[in-house]
Amino acid sequence: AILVIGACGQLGSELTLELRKIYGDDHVVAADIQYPKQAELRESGPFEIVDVLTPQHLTDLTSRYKFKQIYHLAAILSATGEKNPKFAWRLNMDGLFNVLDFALEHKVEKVYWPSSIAVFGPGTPRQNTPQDTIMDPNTVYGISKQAGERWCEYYFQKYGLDVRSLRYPGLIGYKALPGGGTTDYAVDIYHQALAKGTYKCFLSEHTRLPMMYMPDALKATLDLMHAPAELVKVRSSYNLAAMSFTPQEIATSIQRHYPDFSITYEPDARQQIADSWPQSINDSAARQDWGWKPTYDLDAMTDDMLLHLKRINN
Ligand code: VAH
Repeated sequence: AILVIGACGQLGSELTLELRKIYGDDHVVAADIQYPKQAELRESGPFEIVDVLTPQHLTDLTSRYKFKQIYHLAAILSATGEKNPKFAWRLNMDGLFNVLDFALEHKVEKVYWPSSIAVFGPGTPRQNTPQDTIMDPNTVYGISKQAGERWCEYYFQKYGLDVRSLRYPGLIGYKALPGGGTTDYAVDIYHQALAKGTYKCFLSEHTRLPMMYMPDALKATLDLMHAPAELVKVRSSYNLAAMSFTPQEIATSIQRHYPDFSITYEPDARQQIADSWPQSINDSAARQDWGWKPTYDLDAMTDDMLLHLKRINN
């Protein structure tokens, strides 16, 4: 079976549904600290309560499931992490250790763990950020992702555990809301465009960030996990990119559908986090090693997001 930890999250919920389409509903066990609100997630296959800080919850599952793969997606994201630094460090790191050790002990064939552009910091070159470069993250979330990458590479090199990872940009989807990130404005803006016709953005208008539509993030994750091991040369975490845009550019894209849509800017504490991250990412290693190629640009994403949100809201 496949275990998805953090299955109620923005990425976890979509990855669970995608994996169930590929491997069959009953072969994908969704797990999180609480039951999902979404019916589709709750009703489409097995769901287990797991707190990654309690290793016993994982071992208890072995009496009923044999896990071949684990997707460990449970974490505290950048903005929430700054409000609770010690807990964010503990959950992100001890949660990762518990999953890596469980995977070793129970001979799990492959482990997936997400990193982020948050591993980069103020000293990192901000344009076309290379795969290997200065990494001086100054958020707890980014520090935990940098340390997590080192540990994933360590478990691969020292113990032969097949751990794979991607440095996601901001992810945007219509099926689940994001939880506590700095890029969440790019999801909120579509909901507000439909609900109120205006959006108060918590980042300034020229804040350019690397972003990706969820279907591309799911494709990259599955392409990486299905690639033959010998093609996966980067065992820390691969840079991954699709597009970069500013709040003003996404508003303009929305105005192609809603000419009267308006946006105002009231930067908050998340502005400093965004200012510490790259504006564009060089993902040539992922393209060379396992054939990565994105599909959606900004307008294609906007068209698809609004189409689905209108359908869901009516
Ligand atoms: C966050 N959505 O904002 C996450 C992601 C690159 C951003 O890591 O924290």
